Amino acid sequence: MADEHAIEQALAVFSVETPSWGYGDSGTRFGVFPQPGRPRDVFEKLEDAAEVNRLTGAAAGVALHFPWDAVADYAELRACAEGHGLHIGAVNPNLFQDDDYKLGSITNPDARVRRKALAHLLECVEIARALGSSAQSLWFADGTNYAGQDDIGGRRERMLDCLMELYAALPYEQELLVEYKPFEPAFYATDIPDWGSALLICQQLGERARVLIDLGHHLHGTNVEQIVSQLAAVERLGGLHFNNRKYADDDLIVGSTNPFELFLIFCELIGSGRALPRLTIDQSHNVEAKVEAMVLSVVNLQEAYAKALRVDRVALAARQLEGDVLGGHEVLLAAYNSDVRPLCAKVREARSAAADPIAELRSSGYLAQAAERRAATAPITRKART
Ligand code: AFD
Ligand code: MN
Ligand code: MN
Repeated sequence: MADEHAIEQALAVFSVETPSWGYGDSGTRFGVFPQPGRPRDVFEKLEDAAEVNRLTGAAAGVALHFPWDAVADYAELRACAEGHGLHIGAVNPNLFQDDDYKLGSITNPDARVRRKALAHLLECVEIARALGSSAQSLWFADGTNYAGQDDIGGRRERMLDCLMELYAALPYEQELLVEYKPFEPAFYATDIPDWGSALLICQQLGERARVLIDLGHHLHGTNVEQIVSQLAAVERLGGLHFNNRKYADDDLIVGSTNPFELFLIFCELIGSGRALPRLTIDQSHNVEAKVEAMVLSVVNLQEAYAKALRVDRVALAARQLEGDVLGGHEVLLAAYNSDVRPLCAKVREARSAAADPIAELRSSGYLAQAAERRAATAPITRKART
C-alpha cells in the first residue's frame, strides 16, 4: 500500500479542466432540452465553472471553444476568469459548423476553404495568447463517407500542410493537442482515425505536438489504458478528454458505467512515472442537470485517481515477476475495491472545497439563485465578435 500521506499530497494538487461547452445548451441531433437558468454566454459559463471548482477544489481550468466563446475583449474575459479564481485552459478551435466545411476544413479539396480554416486556427493562437492559455486542442470533423469520394492520401497531405503552418506560428508556451476519432461525422474514412495516425502527425510537426485521447473516440473493446501507456512512453501523451463512450461520443458522465476502466487509465498514467498530462472533461450533457453532472464527473475522477494511487506497486511488480497471473490482478482489485471516499472528502475539505460536493450543491441554492439572476437580466454578453 502506498504511503497515505503521499496519496493525499498527490490528490491535493489533482486538477482537471472543465469545458465551457458543457455548461450551455446542448443535446443530441434529435433534440435539445433547455434547462432553466442555463448560462447564455461565456461569462455565465465561467460562473458555473467557478461553482464546480468551489465544490470540488480541483477544477480551476476552463477549456474554451471558438467562435462559441468569442468576445470583443479578451483581456476582460481573462480578468473575469481570474476574478472567479479560474484560469483559461485549452483553446478549442471550431472547424465543423460552417457550411464551407461540408467537405472538410484543413483537408478540404478547395484551397480557399483550407485557407479559411487555417486563418481560424491562427486566430485561435492569438486568442490563446491573450487569454494566457497554453494549448490549442484540435479535433477535426474531417473525413469522407464513400470510397472514392476524395483522395485519402491527398487529404492527409493537405492536413499536414495546414498543421505545419499552424505549428510554425505557435508561441513557445503553447502546445498542440491532436485528437483522433474513428467515426462520426464521417463514417468511411475519418482523416485522423486513430492514435497511430495522430502520433505520426505529431512526430512530423515537432515535440510540442502531442496526442489527446478522448475516451469517447474509440471502438468498443479498445484497450484505452494501453494507448495511454504507449503514448506516455514516447512523451507524446498530450492529455485526455474524459467522458463515457457508451454514448459513442462525448456526453455521458465519466466513470458512470466504466469506473474500472477509468481506474486502469489512472494506473497507467501513474505507472508511466511521468507527471499527469492535461486532463479535461469533454462532456456536454443532455438530460441530466449540467452543473451537477460536471461536479459528479470531477468527483469520479478524484476517486479513480485516489484508487490508482493506492495500488501497491511493489507487490504488483513482484507478482508480475513471479508470473503470478491472478496475483497482479488481485493487487489491482485490492486498490480498486478500497473505499477512497473519506480520503477524497478530507482532501477536498483541506482545499476549502466540499466534503460532499453533490449534497452541498443541492443544498446551496446555487442553481435556483443563478436561474433567478439570469432570468432577471439580459445576457451579459459583451458584444460578441462576428
Ligand atoms: C466534439 C468532438 C471532440 C472535441 C470537442 C470539442 O467530438 O471530442 O474535443 O467537440 O471540439 O464533440
Ligand atoms: Mn474531445
Ligand atoms: Mn468527442
